[in-house]
Amino acid sequence: MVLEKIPVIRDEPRRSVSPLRLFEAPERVEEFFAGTPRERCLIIVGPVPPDQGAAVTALVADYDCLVIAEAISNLGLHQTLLKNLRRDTELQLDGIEKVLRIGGTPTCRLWRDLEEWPAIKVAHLTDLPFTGLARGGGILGDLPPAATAGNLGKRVSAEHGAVRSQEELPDREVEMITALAGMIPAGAAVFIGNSLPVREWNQIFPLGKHRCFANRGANGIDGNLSSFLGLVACDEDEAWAVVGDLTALYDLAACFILPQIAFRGRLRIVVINNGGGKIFSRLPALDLTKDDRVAAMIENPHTADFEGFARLWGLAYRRIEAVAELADPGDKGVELWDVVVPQTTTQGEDSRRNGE
Ligand SMILES: Cc1ncc(C[n+]2csc(CCOP(=O)(O)OP(=O)(O)O)c2C)c(N)n1
Ligand SMILES: [Mg+2]
Repeated sequence: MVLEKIPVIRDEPRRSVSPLRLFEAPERVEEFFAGTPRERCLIIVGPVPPDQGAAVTALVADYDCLVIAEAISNLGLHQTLLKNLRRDTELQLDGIEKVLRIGGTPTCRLWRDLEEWPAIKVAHLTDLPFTGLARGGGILGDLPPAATAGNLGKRVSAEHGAVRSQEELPDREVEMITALAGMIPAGAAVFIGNSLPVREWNQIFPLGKHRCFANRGANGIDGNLSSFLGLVACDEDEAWAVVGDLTALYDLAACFILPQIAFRGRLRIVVINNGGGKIFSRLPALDLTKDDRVAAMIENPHTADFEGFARLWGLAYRRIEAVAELADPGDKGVELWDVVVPQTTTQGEDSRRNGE
């Protein structure tokens, strides 16, 4: 007996990473901010698909208040924004009365700290059904429909901002990330992986230069390369993934798909190889300086050979040890770049040395 046929789904695969709709009632934002001096208002922009970046940029610039934006906010270049944009580490919630969150759920520390500041009013412009905060808050409306309906929002504006100065961030790994962001051609699809790369990119990203993507949410280090390859499989000619070494190893099998997607442009898998999960050596609460065995368990140090990784899948391999080597994106084709960050110069190792 056949009760019911299973419906056949013939939809095209959805190629928009986070389908947000256009904000339809900007006057409600006016209402939200009304009566509060602009210097006490903050906008936090989480993930926004590249094709909505321009619309959201205009909206954010209109309110002329402090802004924190992740690289995957895909905000474009705007003078007001340049003036107002801060890194999350540069701001305190003390003195802020109202926070407007735009787009997907932000991942910055300051956002999570809002749970501890119930007096700050928080409103959301998003089409996600939940606020992303345990304390709740009013959802004001959706985001505006995409300004340009295009495959992954390919038409980025030609004008773009420069990366933040690396002298401000004296860290070897950030220096490498800064050089990469400066070198990767404008308009490229850039998938920024866990764990430190996505955080470091947030610190230095050039406004409007790239179309940025990431797997956020639970911040899994699995499946990053698979997500990247699926994202850029069709209709891309400039595709870059920048991921941590453990993140790359967690998805060792991902590149099996490469012959099937027959990528014709320039595709780079850039591994920021600091020899383990170095994000953990930066968490004061863990204090890995005390016990090397505990540190080893948490950081998972390894000596895996990324040349072997590249050989496994027939990729060209390039080892990079100096910032100066990050000047030329190279020819078309698929390459794995092993950007070796000496462990003694990462912040974690420095702090361990200081602790000795
Ligand atoms: C699937 C999964 N397993 C474990 C974790 C916990 N975790 C978070 S960051 C991290 C280390 C990542 O190392 P790497 O990719 O080298 O990045 P780095 O911290 O060095 O930038 C681990 C194991 C996770 N987020 N997801
Ligand atoms: Mg690492």
